[in-house]
Amino acid sequence: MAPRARRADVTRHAEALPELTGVPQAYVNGGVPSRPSCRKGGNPAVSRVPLPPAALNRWLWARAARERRAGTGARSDLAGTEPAASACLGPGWSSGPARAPRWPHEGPPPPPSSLAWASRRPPDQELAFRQDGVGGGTRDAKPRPPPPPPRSAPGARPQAASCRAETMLRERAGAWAVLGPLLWGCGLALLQGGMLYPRESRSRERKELDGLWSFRADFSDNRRQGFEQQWYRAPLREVRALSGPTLDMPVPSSFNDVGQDGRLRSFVGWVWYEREATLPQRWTQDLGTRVVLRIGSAHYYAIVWVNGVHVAEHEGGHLPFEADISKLVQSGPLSSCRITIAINNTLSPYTLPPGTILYQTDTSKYPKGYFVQNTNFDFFNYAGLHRSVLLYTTPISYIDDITITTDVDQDIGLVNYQIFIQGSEHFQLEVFLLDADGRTVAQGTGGQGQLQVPRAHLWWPYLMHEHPAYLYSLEVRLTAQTADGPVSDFYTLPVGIRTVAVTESRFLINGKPFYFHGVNKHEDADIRGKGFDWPLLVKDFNLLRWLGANAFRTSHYPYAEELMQLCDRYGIVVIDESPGAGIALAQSLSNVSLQHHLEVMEEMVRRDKNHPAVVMWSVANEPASSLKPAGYYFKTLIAHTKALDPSRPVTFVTKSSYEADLGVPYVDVICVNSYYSWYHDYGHMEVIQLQLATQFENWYRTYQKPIIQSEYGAETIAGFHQDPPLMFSEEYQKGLLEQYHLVLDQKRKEYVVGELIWNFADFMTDQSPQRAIGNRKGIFTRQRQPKSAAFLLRERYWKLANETWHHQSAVKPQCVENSPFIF
Ligand code: BDP
Repeated sequence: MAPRARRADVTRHAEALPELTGVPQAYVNGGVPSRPSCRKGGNPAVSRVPLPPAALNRWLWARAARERRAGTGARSDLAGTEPAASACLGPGWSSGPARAPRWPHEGPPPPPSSLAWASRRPPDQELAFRQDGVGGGTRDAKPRPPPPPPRSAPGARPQAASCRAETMLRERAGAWAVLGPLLWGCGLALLQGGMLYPRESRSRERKELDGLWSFRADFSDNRRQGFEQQWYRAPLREVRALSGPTLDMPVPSSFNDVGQDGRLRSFVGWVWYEREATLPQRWTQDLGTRVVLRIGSAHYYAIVWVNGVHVAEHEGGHLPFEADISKLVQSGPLSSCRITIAINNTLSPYTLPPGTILYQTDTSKYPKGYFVQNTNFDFFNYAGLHRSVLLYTTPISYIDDITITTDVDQDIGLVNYQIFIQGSEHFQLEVFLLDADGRTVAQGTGGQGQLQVPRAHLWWPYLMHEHPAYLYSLEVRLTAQTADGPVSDFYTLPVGIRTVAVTESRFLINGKPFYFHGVNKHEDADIRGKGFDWPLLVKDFNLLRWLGANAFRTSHYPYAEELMQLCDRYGIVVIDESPGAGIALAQSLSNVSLQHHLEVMEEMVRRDKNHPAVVMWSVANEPASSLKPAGYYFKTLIAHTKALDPSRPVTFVTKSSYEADLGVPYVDVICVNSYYSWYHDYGHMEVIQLQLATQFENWYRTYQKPIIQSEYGAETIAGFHQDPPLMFSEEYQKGLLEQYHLVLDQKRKEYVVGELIWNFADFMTDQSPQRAIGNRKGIFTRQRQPKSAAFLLRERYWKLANETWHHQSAVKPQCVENSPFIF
């Protein structure tokens, strides 16, 4: 019943960043932080004590933190160097209470004029919930078995040495390839609780709740009317509300662009979604069935009720969450249930992505209570139920999580698996690995082990092999003993066998140099905003393959699970990015933000860890990585991500200078964005080659790590033509790209391992004088029609593909000449 437990804990790490601020009053008034002051002497621990290098240490930290929470004699000396809550962070910042509110609703009372900051849950509801005794009241409510001790895979070095995430920062290929798979047991043990994609099987059913929902935005002055009137208690259309009409709202979709009401487009605060679901009789009557409500994405903060009972809360708009609602739907004669979801899109300095609310108090210029939401990222803050809401079933004893990592030894594919079971202590597990023709090629028993596949078909990226994206299926069969007798559960997971490694100058997939030639995307389209849409998804994949792109970055948040599955199936390599976009203020680098960021990485790794297409995690985009707290922040964040998944490299995307960046020392691959001859030296394409070459040389000389040009591009209004080229014309976009390509062609022979154009398609942003109805740096329009640059890039990508083709057969010239619709 309870939502998934939160597990990340900053105290797991030796250092703790001092808090930067207390009540974010400066923000609510839209101003700058209060005047400089810092505690006398600062906090020497911050710079003196290094992060414990070994996972063993992390384990101790985690245990200490757990014990501390449980009050079981935690040893504070384990946390030893945890600094005091405040320290000197340099000019401009005042020290504050130990924990600033992360979410506005936990914070201080809003300013009198506040509309957006509403109380999260009224007290009466808390009571009702406890009386009902079935809701998931707190985030940590769901009982979880204690995590297993860290374990070594066969042949691993002793843990203290083998789990050293930090040592991997600069590992050479060999070490990467060897250590990665060996370490997964250590790292992934930190993840508890699964988020398996809901697949149908012999033991599992699913029922999608997409379609029309009832919807109401709470336009009341304080945005609290929904809570005051308890809109979750009765059908929305039956509750008289002065705060706004009840509308039909499609799910999945952003709510912003489907209506004709400009106020709804820019609405900030709580919106309410609701629908009735009719359940099959077996689901409500068979007590051996577990019924789960799953929300794919609700942006940003969501509270969920079923039949008026609170069942879940979730922070963060891009990752799924669930609630076990079996007891609720099985407690009465009803064959239907009412699902109510309240969603708040307010962003604060502590959310991911962050934002601020600016209150305008000058009544000569603004109406009373006027405020706007500001952000430091360049995409529209679309909100609503962006992905499917569904119900699915499992037996009461069930396969809760599966973790796969793979390796290759000669021609033998190695598939390491770890399986978590819920609902029974006594069970048997069988696993079968089936090839693409359905033949069993390996099998095993038990919760963890290694399957060996002789003459394995490796998972290769698109255009790197003539049979790319080969997928096996891992069939997991559970037989559990319960009080009511034996129970079976079945789950099948696609598995790609491949390795990923990083050297000083190369990114290797299956031991071969891989060059990322691809795009950055957004989940964005007309009308639906960020709402998931199958036709759009398939169109985008067709365009990617037409283009000859072999990779993309999920800029700037995790994308839909269905899209990740298609990447596995088509061999499109993914740099999987967290919603850490627009971390521009020092407050957003505080412990409060870090804590949340660690949790987001846990949720993201938990969801996406089994996708062979995902070859690297990106923890953030263009943060203020030269601010002083950034060093600790990114060191901790990257170490934590590596601890969660030691089998993949970790990066973040920077736009800071190579001299000032405090986070890049911790990444495995340097991802750098630059906009030469666009955001400066306007119109002067002649400077690009020099500036770009200097950029690469500086970074490489300093770090000797492979580099990806993770963004470059130019704004272009489709149909604007100017020759000689002028900014915003199609000719200028092409010309700028060509200048970049000249340098990329030199440096890719040395240490540049990829180029990702900004952007795949035009997309919506906030309004500003720099944006003509959104960002126009797409090589396709928002409606997915090509600009001239798309053809230029297509020629280039196919040429690059032909150069990096790794199969014995010669490069296939027809790749370039073929119809775009034959793949
Ligand atoms: C980059 C950001 C990206 C923006 C792009 C731009 O990473 O989100 O959309 O600039 O300005 O710096 O087009």
